[in-house]
Amino acid sequence: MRRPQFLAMLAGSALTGCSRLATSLDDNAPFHRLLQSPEKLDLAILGAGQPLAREYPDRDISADFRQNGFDLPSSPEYSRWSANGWRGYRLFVSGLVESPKSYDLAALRQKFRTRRQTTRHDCVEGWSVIGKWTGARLADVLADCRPTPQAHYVVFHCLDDDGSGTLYYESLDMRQAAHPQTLLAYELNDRPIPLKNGAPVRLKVPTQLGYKSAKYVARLELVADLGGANGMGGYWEDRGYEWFAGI
Ligand SMILES: Nc1nc2c(c(=O)[nH]1)N[C@H]1C(S)=C(S)[C@@H](COP(=O)(O)O)O[C@H]1N2
Ligand SMILES: [Mo]
Repeated sequence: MRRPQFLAMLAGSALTGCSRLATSLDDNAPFHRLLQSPEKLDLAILGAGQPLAREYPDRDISADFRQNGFDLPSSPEYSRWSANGWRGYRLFVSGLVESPKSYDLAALRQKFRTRRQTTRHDCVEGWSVIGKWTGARLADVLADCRPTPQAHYVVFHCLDDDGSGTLYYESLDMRQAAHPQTLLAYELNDRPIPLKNGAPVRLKVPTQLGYKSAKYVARLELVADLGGANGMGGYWEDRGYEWFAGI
């Protein structure tokens, strides 16, 4: 990323803890109008014109996509699904949508145009790996479920926990969710995502730090606000990490 852009994003992210997000979005008049508008939320408009994360040639793909985070989901159904080619697994979309739905892997592959991106994953711990992700645009899946105008965030509920039963979760605002490189990925480097990297479906959001890219996603929930019962918007955010986490 070019230096001035990086600095601008740093300055921006310093402002945007989740409690202050609304303030910074007030500066973005078209986006603000969209959120206020009683008409349908247009994800294509929201996604258009956002800066893109750099994409890399295949020769730059890391030999191993390093694993980080919690152990694999421990539920018996997760083991059963993984032993049966993910038969039984469904990704659910719920909350502030006109049409709540669920998708198995075949539906994610067939219903939505296949998108690919080779991007760098930056962990806050200070390491990076480059991987090629294949999946559906999050925006396309959301559009299929028709978020209501009150839906301002997407919460990603995951299947893995920290060992004490607290499940991993993350969230994006509608603008991040509409970003053209924000994928619900089902392949890494042209193969089904390995268990260690979040099979069968993970979020890949290459414009934000690694912890935003939720692995083992089971359910997307559209909500009006973060905070309160919804937590600070993520497992790590609840422990003091920044919500925006732009790179
Ligand atoms: N469900 C879930 N998603 C997660 C994590 C996790 O522990 N559980 N760790 C996050 C962090 S800190 C990073 S760096 C990346 C690691 O992804 P990887 O294991 O594919 O490298 O996943 C992110 N998403
Ligand atoms: Mo990370």
